[in-house]
Amino acid sequence: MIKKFRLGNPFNTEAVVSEIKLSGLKSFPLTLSEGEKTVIKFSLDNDDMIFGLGETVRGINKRGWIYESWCSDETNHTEDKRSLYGAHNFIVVNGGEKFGLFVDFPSKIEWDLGYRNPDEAVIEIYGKDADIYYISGESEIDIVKQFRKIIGKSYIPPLWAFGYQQSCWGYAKQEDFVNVRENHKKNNLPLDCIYMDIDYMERFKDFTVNKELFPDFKAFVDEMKENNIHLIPIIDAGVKKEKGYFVYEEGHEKGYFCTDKDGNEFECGVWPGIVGLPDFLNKDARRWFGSKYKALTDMGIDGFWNDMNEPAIFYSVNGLEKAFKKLDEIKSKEVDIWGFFESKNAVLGVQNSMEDYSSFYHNADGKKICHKDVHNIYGAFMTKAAGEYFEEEFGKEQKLIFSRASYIGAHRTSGIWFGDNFSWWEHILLNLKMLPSVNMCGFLYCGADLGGFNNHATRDLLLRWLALGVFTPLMRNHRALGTRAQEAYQFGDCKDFADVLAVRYRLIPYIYSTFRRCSENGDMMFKPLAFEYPEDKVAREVEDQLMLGEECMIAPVYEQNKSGRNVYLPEDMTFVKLSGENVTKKEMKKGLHYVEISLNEVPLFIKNGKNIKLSKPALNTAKLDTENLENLL
Ligand code: MIG
Repeated sequence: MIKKFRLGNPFNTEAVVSEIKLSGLKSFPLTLSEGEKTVIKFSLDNDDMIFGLGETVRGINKRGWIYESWCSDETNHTEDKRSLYGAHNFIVVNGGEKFGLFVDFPSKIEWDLGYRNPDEAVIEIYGKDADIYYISGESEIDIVKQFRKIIGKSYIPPLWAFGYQQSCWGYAKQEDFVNVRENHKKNNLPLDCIYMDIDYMERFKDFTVNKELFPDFKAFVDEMKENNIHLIPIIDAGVKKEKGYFVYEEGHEKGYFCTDKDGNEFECGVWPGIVGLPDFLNKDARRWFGSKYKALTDMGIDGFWNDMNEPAIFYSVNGLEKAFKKLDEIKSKEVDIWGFFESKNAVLGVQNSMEDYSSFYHNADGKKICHKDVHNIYGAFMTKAAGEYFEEEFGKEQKLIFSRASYIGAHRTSGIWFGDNFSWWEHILLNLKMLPSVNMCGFLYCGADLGGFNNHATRDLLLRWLALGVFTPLMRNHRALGTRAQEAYQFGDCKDFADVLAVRYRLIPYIYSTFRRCSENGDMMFKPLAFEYPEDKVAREVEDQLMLGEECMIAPVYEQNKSGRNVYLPEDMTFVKLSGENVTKKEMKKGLHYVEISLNEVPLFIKNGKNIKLSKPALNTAKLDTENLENLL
């Protein structure tokens, strides 16, 4: 049962698509107090667990930490953080009474889930206008399904987007892309997509292609397609302010950029230099920006990733000026150690500052709204602009589109990736933990940068990470500029990589059909064990294994120098190891086990009485035979 409560006059975030009649606030089942902030409280019993919040740090059970809904360009996904790129305001509490809570509110929310007081959850909504949904149900998954029903079905990308994908910030020349393609082919490594990061553009200008690097871009895209490779360019939120640049000039003329308090275009610095931020909250501006993707779809491009759309602001023109003034001030006195810290903070504080987010405005249907009050839907609306345009222009399931920033609702037209992680072992585990949380919020097409974005990957780390990635809908290897090359062919003998990647292609029919089913009926692809075995005390607390679909459990190796791992079986299962075309099977009893897993093997556990179907491996999805499948068991 879903009850909807309205406070004030909330902004329409478009998260919920069903009409739900309002209940009186008097019947709100938790403690709620109104004021400058709206505060919801409920007490927590010893055994209560809390799931959800989508893309965040820490555990599958979110209890015991404090989180913030505030879309952030946060490149350090360590456990001291409170928010990452998405704002996914949905939790499920499994206590004596099980319930779900969705706070539909586009600005900041603080979720103290037993942090200040271990026995209490305190949710502070930074405003007076919000829709709050309270969902009661029989089980965690029942509550999730009710929620997913009211937010609408999840986006489904084309089948080829389930192939293996290679990315790197640094590919620039045509030759770079051809090399990636040929090296995969030569080494028997499958591949479906190669990503184009910001360097393909003309000085980082959206919807342009550098002519020196790509003299005939369309011909190049075609040539790649003939080789069954899709090129996936990046689009950034900020539009370079430059005379003669068509995107800027059109947007400027129509008044489609965010403005400062006086109505002048707000100016900030990101990769292209000084940019205007398109006003994605303005319907016309949104449609206009969406239609700009045509410049690239006309060239044969059929997939995109949207970046920097929290929005990330390196500096605002005003903010930088202020910081310089501050430095001058400090310099004019005798600089001591405190002066040093003050200088440092003045400069660092320029990036992604609350002061900047509070100083520009949107024009939403004629209403002037301060950005900070709607911050969390900016990136979602950018990506929705593209997704809606693609559906109108090309039909459903034709284009790949995913975003860095997101809010619930964007899951209907796009996927997400988990942003700038590190080539750290602990980030394999973080990748796993995020999967069920984002699934709860509707985001099914998702994945992390496999091998890690920042820092330097090692052979064993990449192999272990890929053995988790074979299960995630988005399976993309991506890294940052200046880090160690991490394509699968960069670590000597490629055989182990070929074995792991072959497993992905063998699993695509299963992953794809599970994905479609979950989109259709609001199910999660990945569930915590606690959802399926609520009475099993050990299963409830498992944080490094997940249930996949209705048939499987996954338990990847995520530690260095380990030739196996401990795994808990909540029921009798068949332990399967997949490697290339090889499959080894072993029946195992419920309970704790140690299993050995080599670097070229993908472990998978199949529930008693269940089975899944596999295809033959292929070097890309175009060559994948999805008709003639064989039973795994
Ligand atoms: O400031 O486009 O998360 O995937 O490679 C960094 C360069 C901007 C951040 C994205 C990352 C991408 C990078 N971008």
